[in-house]
Amino acid sequence: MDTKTNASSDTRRYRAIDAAHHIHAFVDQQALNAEGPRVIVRGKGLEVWDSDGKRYLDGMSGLWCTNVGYGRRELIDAACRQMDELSYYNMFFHTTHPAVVELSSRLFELLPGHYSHAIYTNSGSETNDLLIRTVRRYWEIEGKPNKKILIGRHNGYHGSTVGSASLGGMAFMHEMGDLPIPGIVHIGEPYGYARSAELTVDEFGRRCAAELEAKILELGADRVAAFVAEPFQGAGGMIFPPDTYWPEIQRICRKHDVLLCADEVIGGFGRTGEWFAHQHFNFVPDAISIAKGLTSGYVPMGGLVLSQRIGEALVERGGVFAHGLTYSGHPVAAAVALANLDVLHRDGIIDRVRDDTGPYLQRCLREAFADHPMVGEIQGHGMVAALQLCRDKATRQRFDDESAVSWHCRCAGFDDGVIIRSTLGRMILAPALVIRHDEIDELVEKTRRAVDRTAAAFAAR
Ligand code: PXG
Repeated sequence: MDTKTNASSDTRRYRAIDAAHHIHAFVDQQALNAEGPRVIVRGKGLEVWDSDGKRYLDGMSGLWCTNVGYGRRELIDAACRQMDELSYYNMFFHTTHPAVVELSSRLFELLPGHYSHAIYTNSGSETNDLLIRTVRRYWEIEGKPNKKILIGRHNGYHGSTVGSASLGGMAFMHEMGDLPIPGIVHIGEPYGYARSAELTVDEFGRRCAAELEAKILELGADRVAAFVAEPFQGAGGMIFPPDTYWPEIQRICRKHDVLLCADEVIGGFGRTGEWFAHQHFNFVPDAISIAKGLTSGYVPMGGLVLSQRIGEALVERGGVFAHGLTYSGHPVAAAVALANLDVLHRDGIIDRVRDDTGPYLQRCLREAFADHPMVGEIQGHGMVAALQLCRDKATRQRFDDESAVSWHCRCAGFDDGVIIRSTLGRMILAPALVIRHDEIDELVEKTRRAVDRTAAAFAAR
C-alpha cells in the first residue's frame, strides 16, 4: 500500500497543501490527513494514474459518471469550441442560446414522448432540491396545495444539499443539522438480502411496496405529493429491488394520485443497458432526475425532466416559477452533454452494454463468485453489479462491522491497481460503458483477488 515515506516529492507537496486547506467529502479529515489522499493526475479510457505513476483500472467510472471513459476527444473539442464561441450566457431575462436548444432537442429525441420539458441544473443534489419545489408547485397549480409531503426511502441517496439530503434516507446525514426538513418522510428499502428467512424475494418485494401504500394511507393521499426513489439504489449499496417491486409501486402511486419520481442520476444514460434505468425496470415515472452520465462527468450538469402532465401545468397554468440558477443550461456543459449523447448514440455504446459487454460482465462475475464462501449474493445488470460480502453464506449472516470488511476489500483492490467501491458490506462495480472484454477480465480477476485477500484477513476473526 502507498505510504507517506515512499511517495514522490510531488505527491508529498500535493498532500501537504491538501491537508492544510481542503475539507474532503464524507471523510474523517484528520484520519485522511494522517494517511494522505491518493492524487489522481491523469485518465484515459478506463485507466487513471496517480502522482507516483501507478496505474489503476477504474471500475467505478469516477463516481458513477464517466460513462464514455476519460479523455474522449469529441467531448473535449465540444467544450473548447463552445468556450471559444460563447463561454457563458444565462437563461434569465428572456434569453437562450443554441447549445442548450440543441441539447433539449437531442434529449427529447431519446426520451419517450410523454416527457416534454427539462429544467437544467449543475448537479444531482440541486436537481433533487428542485424536484421538491417542482412537485409542490405542481400540486399548487392543480388546486391541491395540501399535497406537499414527499416520501423517500431509508438508505436512499439523493444528494448533499439540505433538500436532497432530507429526501435521501441516510441516517448519519440526518443526524447532522436537524434533517430531514419538514414534509419529507421515508419508508424501508427493498434490500432483499436482509429479508427474514420465511419470505421469498418476490414476497419481500411486494411487502416493501406495500409499505408505500400504508404510509400514503397513514398520511392521507390528499397530503402526499410524490414518491421519490432510485430505480436501483446506488450509494446505499447498489441494491436491485425484487422484480415484484416496481410494478406494485407504480400501481400504488397511480391509485392514490401520487407522483412517481425516479432519481436516475446514477441509472441514467446507459448504466443498465437501456438509456434510463426505469426502462429496464419497466415503470413510467412522472419526473426524472438526471446528472452524472449526462456529461459523462466532464463538466457538471444536471436536470429535472418532466412529463407532459407536469410540464404543461407549469407552462400553461403556472405563471412564473420562481426558480433559476446562474449556471442553469450553461453553454459549455450543454455542448459537452450534446457531444456525450452523440457519442453514446453514434457508437452504439448502450446497445453494446445491453447485448454484449453487460451480459459478459455479469456472466464473468457469476462464474468467479457464485461459489465463493464470502459472497452471499451477486446483483446487477448491464454495467453495474454488487457483491454482498457475508460471514456465513448458508444463513445469510453478515459481518458485524461490515463497513470495515468492505473497506478492506476496496483497499486490497487499490493496492492491486483496480478501483472498486465499498459500501455497507457490499462491493460495487460500475465501470465506464466503453469497457472492453479484456478490461472486464482484468476487473473481475482483480476483484476476485481483493475478495480472496479480504476473506483471508477476516476468516480468523
Ligand atoms: N442522486 C443520486 C441517485 C446519486 O447517486 C446524487 C443524486 C447527487 O448528485 P451530486 O451531483 O449532487 O453529487 C447522487 C450522487 C457513492 C456516491 O458513494 C454516490 C453519489 C455521490 C457521492 C458518492 O456511491 N451520487
